[in-house]
Formats: sequence, structure tokens, C-alpha cells
Amino acid sequence: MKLYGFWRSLATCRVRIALNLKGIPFEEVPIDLVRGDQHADHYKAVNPQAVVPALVIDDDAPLFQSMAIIEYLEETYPKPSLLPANARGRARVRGLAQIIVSDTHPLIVPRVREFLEKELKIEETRRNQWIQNWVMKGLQALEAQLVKGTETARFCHGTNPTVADICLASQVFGTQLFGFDTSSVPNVMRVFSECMKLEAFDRAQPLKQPGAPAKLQH
Ligand SMILES: N[C@@H](CCC(=O)N[C@@H](CS)C(=O)NCC(=O)O)C(=O)O
Repeated sequence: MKLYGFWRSLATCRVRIALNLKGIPFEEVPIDLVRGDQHADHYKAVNPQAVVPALVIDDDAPLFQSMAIIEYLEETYPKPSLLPANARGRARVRGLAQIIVSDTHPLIVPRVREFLEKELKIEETRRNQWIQNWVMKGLQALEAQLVKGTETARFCHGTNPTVADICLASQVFGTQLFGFDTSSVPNVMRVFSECMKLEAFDRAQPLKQPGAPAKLQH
């Protein structure tokens, strides 16, 4: 299995965690998003959207979009399951995941940041304000659901990690990359610290991937 990704890509991180949790071996092929390698013809032949991740299994057509890839893995490698056993639980977990995947992460991806900078000519401080605003709004929405939900336990939903925890952890890694204060989301951070006790999450984190800097500069 070949995972096209990038060390600091939060969407790649989600798939990496799922693969690790399910114990599926894979090889990661780095696509340097800073250098713009996602736009190279050789990568657009893999994923014409010019984004990572993409997952290639045997010689089949590449799978794309992190959540579609994770759902595929869930169906083809059902154990351990990353979704609750009942329909209501699955709806809650998918809802928590979508807060991050649909409503938060898309607002801060490189092509959006580049558009703000190069087309709209928004200066760096204001661009950082944009990123911080949307990331923290997303995490605060997650925080409110964790506080309200009676199923919140060691993880977002019960005592086993689900796709909600995968998405939560990926976005918290993002706050670390940007150097944001997360003290306003204590329940999110408590779940994150439970996730990080699991090797599958720890091994998937951005700073442990090839190409990552030894230390972040903020
Ligand atoms: N919704 C997509 C997001 C994919 C995405 O935007 N990936 C980012 C990295 S996290 C990317 O490759 N960006 C390239 C760019 O914006 O130019 C998913 O979950 O797979």
C-alpha cells in the first residue's frame, strides 16, 4: 500500500493514524507541498485535485479524500473498528469528525492560504488571524459537543478511538504547528492526550515524519 502524503499534512495524518490503528503496513511517498510538487504532472496523474493524501492499493485506481479512504479501510479491514456499533453513535462520531474535516480544515489548507497572500494581498499577521480564528472556532465547536455528549469518555465516544479522535488529533497537531494557545478547549486537549498514549497516534504525528524539522519555530 502506497500513501502519498506530506509530513505536515493534517489530512494525510488522519489516514496515517487509521492505517496504524488497524495495523496495516504502508509505504509513504512524500509530495512536498511547500515546493508545490502537488501540481506536478506525475502527481496530478495520481490525484488530479493536486492534494494529498491519495492511497494506492495494488495496481488499482488511487483512492482520494481522507474520509473516503478511512471509510474504505473500515469496510475492508473491519478490526479494530473506528466507528461505534450503533447507528446513533456512528452519526455522532461522523458529526464530530465533520466539524473538523468539513468546517475547519478546508479553511486553512495551503491553496487557501496562498490565495489570501498572492491574490488578495493580505499580509502575514492578518492571514495568521484567519487561520487561528477558523481553527479555534472548529475546536471550540468540538469542545462544546464533548462537554454536552453523554457518550464522551476516555475518547470522543466511549473507550475506544474512533474517526472522531483521528480528526480531533489531526487538528490539534495543526495548532502545535501554528503555535496556537489551546487552553480554551480543555476537553479536546484531554482527549488528545489520551490519543497520544497510543503508539498509532504518536507514530503518525507530523513532527515524526521524514522531512519534518527537528524543532518548530514560531
Ligand atoms: N478534504 C481533503 C483535504 C485535502 C487537502 O486539502 N490536503 C492538503 C494538505 S492537508 C493539500 O494537499 N493541500 C495542497 C494545496 O492546498 O495546495 C481530505 O480530507 O483529503
